[in-house]
Amino acid sequence: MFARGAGARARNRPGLSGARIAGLGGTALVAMLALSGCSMESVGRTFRGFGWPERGITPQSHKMYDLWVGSVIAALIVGVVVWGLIFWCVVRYRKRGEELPLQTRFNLPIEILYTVLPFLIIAVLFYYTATTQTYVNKVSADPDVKVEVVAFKWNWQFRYLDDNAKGSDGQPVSTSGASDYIPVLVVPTNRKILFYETSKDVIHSFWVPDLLFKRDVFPGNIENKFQVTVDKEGAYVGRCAEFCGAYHSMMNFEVRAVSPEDYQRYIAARKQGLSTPQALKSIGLPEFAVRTHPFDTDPTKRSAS
Ligand SMILES: [Cu+2]
Repeated sequence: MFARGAGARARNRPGLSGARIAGLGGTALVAMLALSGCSMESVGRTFRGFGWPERGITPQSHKMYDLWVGSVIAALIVGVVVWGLIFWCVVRYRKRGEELPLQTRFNLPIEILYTVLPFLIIAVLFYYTATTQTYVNKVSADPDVKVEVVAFKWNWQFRYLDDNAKGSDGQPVSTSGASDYIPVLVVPTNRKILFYETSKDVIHSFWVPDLLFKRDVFPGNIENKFQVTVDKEGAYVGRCAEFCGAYHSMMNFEVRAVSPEDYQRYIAARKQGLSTPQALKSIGLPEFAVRTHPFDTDPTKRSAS
């Protein structure tokens, strides 16, 4: 008796309850996105980043992480509203007899709603995507440290381009990798570091997973650049992320983020003529890479093992 009465009410006012639910969902979505920012980290930590690997070690990576968590929350809210409406319709308007239900169409308010609401959702997501991308790509006019990244088959060279990082011969302090040596790139924390990328041969890609960032390194006259500020001291493995030939997977390096004071001491030691391992040792840090190691170049040994 009750069910029939409720059904009759709904048939007289088709779609109104649905519109109300969709409206509430949309309001919740917009509110959620507006309130984002500060709470994304805690929400992300609770749900293990919704599949995002980690929050990274730079403000740029934090922003990308927040964008991902916010987008997943928005998608989940839309999903819950849609699933709710589907199940509500399935139960509420299930077949109750042989009589054909009242046929309704052209509900203008709800048609406007489901046209405008998706557009609003996309506009909000687009806004956050565009601002995050702009932030990640932003390059400062006055970086604190300038590093030239030179990629070649199959290793890396890092050159410090700052005026105060020139050796006694007037050449920039640099570190080059070799088949038996993993190049260690020492950078200061909480300083703007600008990377200029260039390749000697084919396309490579500079990738430090903890930065949640990679950028292709091109040969020729194309010089890619990007800027980061590392906010956590530590040793971070770096890799080539562009298939560049036989030993591409062994093209590793290490980023060593140290305090600005230690960085100055490191550069001073290098300027005095110390090698990278010697300079690292002189400031009390591990001489060689700790996150990766050189591979054995002896092919007979590799095939035997
Ligand atoms: Cu490569």
